[in-house]
Amino acid sequence: MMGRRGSSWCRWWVALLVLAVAADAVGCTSVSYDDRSLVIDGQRRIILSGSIHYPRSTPEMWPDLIKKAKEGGLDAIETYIFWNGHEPHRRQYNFEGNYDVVRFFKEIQNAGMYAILRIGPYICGEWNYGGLPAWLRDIPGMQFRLHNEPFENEMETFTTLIVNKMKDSKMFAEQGGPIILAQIENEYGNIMGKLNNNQSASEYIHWCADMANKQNVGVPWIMCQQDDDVPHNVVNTCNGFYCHDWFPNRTGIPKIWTENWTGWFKAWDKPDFHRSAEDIAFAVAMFFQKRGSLQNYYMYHGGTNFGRTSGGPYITTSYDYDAPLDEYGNLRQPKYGHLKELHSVLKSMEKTLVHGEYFDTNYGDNITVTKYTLDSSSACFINNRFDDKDVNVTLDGATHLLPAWSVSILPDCKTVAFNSAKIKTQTSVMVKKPNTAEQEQESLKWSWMPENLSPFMTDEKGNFRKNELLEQIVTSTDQSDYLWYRTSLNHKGEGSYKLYVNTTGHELYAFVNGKLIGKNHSADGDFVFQLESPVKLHDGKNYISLLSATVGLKNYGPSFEKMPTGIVGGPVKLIDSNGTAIDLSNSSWSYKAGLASEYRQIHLDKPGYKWNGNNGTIPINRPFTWYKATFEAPSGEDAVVVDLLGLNKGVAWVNGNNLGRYWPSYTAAEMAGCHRCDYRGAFQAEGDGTRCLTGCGEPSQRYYHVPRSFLAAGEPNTLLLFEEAGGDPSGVALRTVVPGPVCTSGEAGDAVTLSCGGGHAVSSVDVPASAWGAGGAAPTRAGASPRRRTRRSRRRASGRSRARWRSPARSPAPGACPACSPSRPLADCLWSGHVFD
Ligand SMILES: *[C@@H]1O[C@H](CO)[C@@H](O)[C@H](O)[C@H]1NC(C)=O
Ligand SMILES: *[C@@H]1O[C@H](CO)[C@@H](O)[C@H](O)[C@H]1NC(C)=O
Ligand SMILES: *[C@@H]1O[C@H](CO)[C@@H](O)[C@H](O)[C@H]1NC(C)=O
Ligand SMILES: *[C@@H]1O[C@H](CO)[C@@H](O)[C@H](O)[C@H]1NC(C)=O
Ligand SMILES: *[C@@H]1O[C@H](CO)[C@@H](O)[C@H](O)[C@H]1NC(C)=O
Ligand SMILES: *[C@@H]1O[C@H](CO)[C@@H](O)[C@H](O)[C@H]1NC(C)=O
Ligand SMILES: *[C@@H]1O[C@H](CO)[C@@H](O)[C@H](O)[C@H]1NC(C)=O
Ligand SMILES: *[C@@H]1O[C@H](CO)[C@@H](O)[C@H](O)[C@H]1NC(C)=O
Ligand SMILES: *[C@@H]1O[C@H](CO)[C@@H](O)[C@H](O)[C@H]1NC(C)=O
Ligand SMILES: CC(=O)N[C@H]1CO[C@H](CO)[C@@H](O)[C@@H]1O
Repeated sequence: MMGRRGSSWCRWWVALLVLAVAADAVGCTSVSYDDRSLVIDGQRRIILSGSIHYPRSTPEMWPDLIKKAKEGGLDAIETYIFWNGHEPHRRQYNFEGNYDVVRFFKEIQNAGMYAILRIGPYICGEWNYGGLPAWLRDIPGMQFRLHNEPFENEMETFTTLIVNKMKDSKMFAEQGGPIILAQIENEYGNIMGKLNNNQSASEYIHWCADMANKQNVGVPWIMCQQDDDVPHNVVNTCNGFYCHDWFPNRTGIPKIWTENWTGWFKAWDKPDFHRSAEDIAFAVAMFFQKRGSLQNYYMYHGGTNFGRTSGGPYITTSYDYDAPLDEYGNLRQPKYGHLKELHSVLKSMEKTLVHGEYFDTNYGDNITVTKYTLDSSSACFINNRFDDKDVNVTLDGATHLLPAWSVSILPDCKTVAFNSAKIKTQTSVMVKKPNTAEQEQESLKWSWMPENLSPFMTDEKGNFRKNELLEQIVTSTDQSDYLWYRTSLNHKGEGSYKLYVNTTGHELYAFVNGKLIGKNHSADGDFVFQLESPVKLHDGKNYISLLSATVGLKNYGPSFEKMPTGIVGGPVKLIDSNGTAIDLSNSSWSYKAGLASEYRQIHLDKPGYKWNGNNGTIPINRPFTWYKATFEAPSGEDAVVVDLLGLNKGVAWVNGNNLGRYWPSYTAAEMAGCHRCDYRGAFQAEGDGTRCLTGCGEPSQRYYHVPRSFLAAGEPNTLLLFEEAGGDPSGVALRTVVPGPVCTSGEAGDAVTLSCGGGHAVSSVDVPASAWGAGGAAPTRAGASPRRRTRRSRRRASGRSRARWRSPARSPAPGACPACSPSRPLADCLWSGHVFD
């Protein structure tokens, strides 16, 4: 980032905006639909919605996230329901903490918003196993997501449980609650296509619709990405980056977009995806231009995959998603503000959009004007779908310039109130700042403890034995990432071999006679790999102990549940120097799921555990090692993260709360999309079409969210690390996430405002000297009057709430705005500044 770090930090109070209450859920609300929109209490409505997944944040964060969503112009919050989080063991339920789903819906209701309940209960969502409990695999005859009694019984039992919970708390609209739509299944159309729409699949999806309708929830049921073979009793909806060219399966139902991907998820081997504010605004504006009426951002807040909840395989612990609210709940600017502006313009046209007559007029290829008229009022959209050509479009005698790949909205068909490619919102860059708790020392003081591996290095009985190498998910029921496979063999004299293991991953550690002799993990999304390591056997009995670890189970695709993990089938061989192999694949293998520390619950840090090294000496790069340190919570309200650079792979806990898996030694791939960024053209998350990637060649996740509610103020907090692969914790540090540089731009004459947000104040402003043309910038508030300097003009405006100018009537020299949105051609920037304090 360009710019200069200030000595102190932004401290500025944001005035809360009280927006008109869009969804006033008081009393009973009727929800139906027609071909134009949902009809709520007899009124056709435009609904703007955003996904926030309750287990990906904490109950303490929910009210703020929901409030920010509402202030961002949303009417509704959409969430999946997370079956394997709620029913971790069959008929043993969890509705506590961040799984307190009723509390989440009540927060939505308290905020005066609507809710969209997506039960699934298959949810994909980059969530472990797509949300389906692994114990389903224990039930005889079970076939996931096909017409069979074992699956349908379990699905109906869980769906009914959730519906009843919602009913008991009066959460459905007709009971006076916030829920206006409910979803059953999820993106099944994609799967059906791959099964050639076979009979079992078809019977299943119709069964789903009937089962859902039997629940009598009083609101419509939707199915997303179900475009063929749509049951008559559901509304089919679109998921995608763009849905303007999509229309529902039959007449009489409205055009609904359930997942508009605001960014993309991240895997351990991938850099960060960014979808520009310009492109997502373009997609949303086009959707409403083309008769859309309900649109949902997936995600509006992505959050964190705590514990073992990430799917994949290989989805990272962060589920930031480049969403309008970042992983920690901060506004991501300019995305948040730009969409907020769009929402307000769309809402101003609501009546005309849902009741008006419409006419699309093509102005040549790639340019369409849509006019909605109602009585004497009219509202217009103009789109320019060229990805390389700005165009002038003349409408009712006035000419409007449309940048490439943009939509202009004219609520009166005369004045452009919004153009998707012209960003007026500032760009804010959040930075990580050292822990400033008063007593806090520079570096943490660690003690350590070895993981007790010895039980499974010798003759201890496992859970059972089998003359076969088994699949891991079924064997461990996914109760742990870890599964031990152990066998022994008698050897005459000493011998040198190569141990060869073929495994489906995701990680493997090999021990011979108690000694770690090799490790390997899956690379680049190829979840079959081999481990080859030289070994020496001694005379007599030798033990081979293989530890296989998963890193998130698959969540998507036909028969995704059957993608194996672990050393299923092997082979496992000892190969001598002449190439002769001893095949151990059918030896007697003993099995045990989980590590000794998981049984002992070391992460709870109970008294009585023997921690070493209180004198400050700890081993580094030692695999299977526990580390412990205490720290004081950073003061203030800013989000807290722990920087785990130096560690290798493992799990972190704060005060017994699982922060998720860490793997900062995994470096994100270099991809072509790392080196170019232009908002223009269709966004893609895969293949050659990627762009605007960041973090290539860097640790794919270095910072891990520590929600404030995990911390105690004024007393020591405990950080525990289980380092599985061998790392160095000496650089580990707590940090806060605070506003750093902010930058803005505008057209000549625009009033330009810079602010920090989050209770931080503006203190100084840098403006490129070249931006001060004839007449200069006239400060209108906060007394910050930037003066011309050699290169940059700078001034302190300590304690002021915001800095505001009228921008000069002249463009700066090219390159004067390096801090503008990375997705914007620099020529579009008039000027930029930085605010620090
Ligand atoms: C449909 O496809 C699934 C998955 O391949 C298969 O298990 C099932 O037997 C098929 N059913 C029919 C009726 O063909
Ligand atoms: C909608 O679904 C029905 C029922 O499966 C199918 O027959 C029809 O072809 C579909 N229509 C469209 C427009 O996709
Ligand atoms: C419309 O725009 C797209 C994207 O720029 C371009 O590929 C296509 O050729 C254009 N169509 C025509 C007919 O020019
Ligand atoms: C649009 O019209 C303006 C004013 O006539 C002109 O200066 C500009 O070059 C035109 N732009 C394009 C892309 O045609
Ligand atoms: C390794 O295991 C995979 C999955 O079971 C199997 O498809 C593959 O054939 C095996 N490779 C070798 C070399 O045995
Ligand atoms: C790790 O696995 C990869 C892919 O199978 C293989 O190329 C590499 O040699 C393996 N490394 C070791 C140390 O076994
Ligand atoms: C390998 O083969 C050679 C020649 O046949 C033999 O002398 C030697 O003992 C063999 N080594 C092993 C480890 O079996
Ligand atoms: C292991 O057992 C399986 C199943 O009985 C058999 O197909 C396979 O050939 C055996 N492998 C070896 C190396 O004996
Ligand atoms: C610290 O304690 C460890 C044993 O826990 C000991 O091996 C080491 O020598 C001690 N180091 C110092 C500097 O006293
Ligand atoms: C409906 C839709 O747009 N689906 C797209 C979602 O995104 C994936 C990945 O980029 C595409 O492959 C789909 O076509």
